[in-house]
Order: sequence, then structure tokens, then C-alpha cells
Amino acid sequence: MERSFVMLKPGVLNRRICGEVISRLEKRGLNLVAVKLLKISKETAQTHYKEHIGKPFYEGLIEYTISAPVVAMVWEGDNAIMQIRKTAGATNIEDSLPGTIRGDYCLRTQHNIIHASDTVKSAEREISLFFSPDEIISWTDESAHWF
Ligand code: FUP
Repeated sequence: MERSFVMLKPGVLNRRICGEVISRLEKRGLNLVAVKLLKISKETAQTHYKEHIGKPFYEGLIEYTISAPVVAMVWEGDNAIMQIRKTAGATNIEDSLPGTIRGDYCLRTQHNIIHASDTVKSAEREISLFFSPDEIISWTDESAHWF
């Protein structure tokens, strides 16, 4: 059982597709265990993307991340990190296949619509940046075996 931090980035709310994207993760059989709508501060965006400091796309990434509200979430399930990364699709938009979230809903790498943790360590770091432990509510799905 793993937890992953997922963020629907700016524009997803405006495009009225939050439900569609969340639905894809629910249908994989993952459990939504925390969710909040927020406008990220520049400092929080810089902390979240600190591994990209100095890269050519960094400033644009920060400006994009703080440009409109985002939906921050924690998802839980077997191999949640890998499963969500696969469902989200490749970072580079030219490699993101139709059927994935990125492959179906965006055209530019800089404006990709979803963030998903890539390792257990980064999931822990990202979850603690956006959520306190009491905001995360694990629950048991009695029908989980059907997935
Ligand atoms: P991911 O973990 O798939 O979100 O990808 P990264 O952490 O490598 O990248 C974070 C964000 O930086 C991506 F959502 C889009 C942006 N990015 C670019 O704009 N250009 C690049 O070459 C790589 C990433």
C-alpha cells in the first residue's frame, strides 16, 4: 500500500475537467484519501519544484503553477505511485500516449495538467508540504478485490 501526491494544475478547474481526471484515478481502484483546492504561493511552488531550480523551464513552471487554483490530492493503493504515473502519461508531451491523462488533455509539456509523485521519498515530501497528517483519511473499500 502506497500513497502518492497528485495535483491537478492550473487550467484544469477552468476547463471543467477535474471530475474527468479524478474519475480516471478512481476507476483504477485507487482511494482518494485527501483533497483540497488551493492557490499555491510562490514559495510553496519553489519548494515543490526545487529539483528543477536552474533549468531553462524552471521560471515558466513556477509562474504556471501559481497562475490559477490547483486541486491537491493524496491517493492510496497498491503501487499507487507507479500506477498513477502510468495513468498520467509521460512528462514529455511528444511521448505521452492517447489514453493517458496527459496524452488526452494537453498539447504542451510546459502546460501538462497533472503532477504525480515519482518515488516514495518524493511522495512523502510532497504530501507533507500540502497536507497535515489529520487531513489524510484512509478508508477501507470492501469491494477492493474486484479491482
Ligand atoms: P513530472 O514528474 O512528470 O511532472 O515531470 P518533471 O518533475 O520532470 O517536470 C515537472 C514539470 O516541469 C512538468 F510538469 C512540465 C515541466 N517541464 C518542462 O516544462 N520542460 C521539460 O523539459 C521538463 C519538464
